[in-house]
Amino acid sequence: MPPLELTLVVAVALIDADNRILLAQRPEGKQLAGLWEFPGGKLETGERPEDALIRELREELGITVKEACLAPLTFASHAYETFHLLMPLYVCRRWEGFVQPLEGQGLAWVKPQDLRSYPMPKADEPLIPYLVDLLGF
Ligand code: 9L3
Ligand code: MG
Repeated sequence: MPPLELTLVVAVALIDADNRILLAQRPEGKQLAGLWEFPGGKLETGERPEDALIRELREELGITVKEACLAPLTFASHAYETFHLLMPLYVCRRWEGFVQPLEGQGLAWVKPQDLRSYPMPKADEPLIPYLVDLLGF
C-alpha cells in the first residue's frame, strides 16, 4: 500500500480569562462539516506553523495574535481514509480584537470538562486530556 499523503495542519486552544476554550464548528460544505474543532487550518507552501496559525486566526476569527503568545502543547496525528493528518496544538491566552465567526461558523466557549460533549474530528479528540490536565477541572 502506498503511504498516505501527509497533510500538515495547525490548531490552537484559545483560552479566555475564565479558562474556557474556544471551539469552532466546521461549516456546511466543508470536510467534516458540523464537527467542533480547535480552530486552525492547513499550512500553505513554505509557511511555518506559527505563521499559518496567525493567518488562520485573522481570516477565520478576526483576531491578531503575536507569535510570542503561542505556546506549543502537544501534537495530534490521525490517519484518515485518504490522508494522514499531523497537527501541532498551540495554546494562546492573549490576542487583540474580538473573536468573530467570519466564515459563518458556530463558536462556543467551553469549560475543559465539557469538551467531551461536543462531537469532534477524530484528530482533535485525543487532545482533550492535555487541556484538562493543563487547566484542571
Ligand atoms: N482538521 C481537523 N481538526 C482541526 C483542524 C483545524 C482541521 N482542529 C482537519 C479538517 C480537514 C483538514 O484538517 O480535513 C484541513 O482543515 P481546513 O483547512 O479545512 O480547516
Ligand atoms: Mg480551518
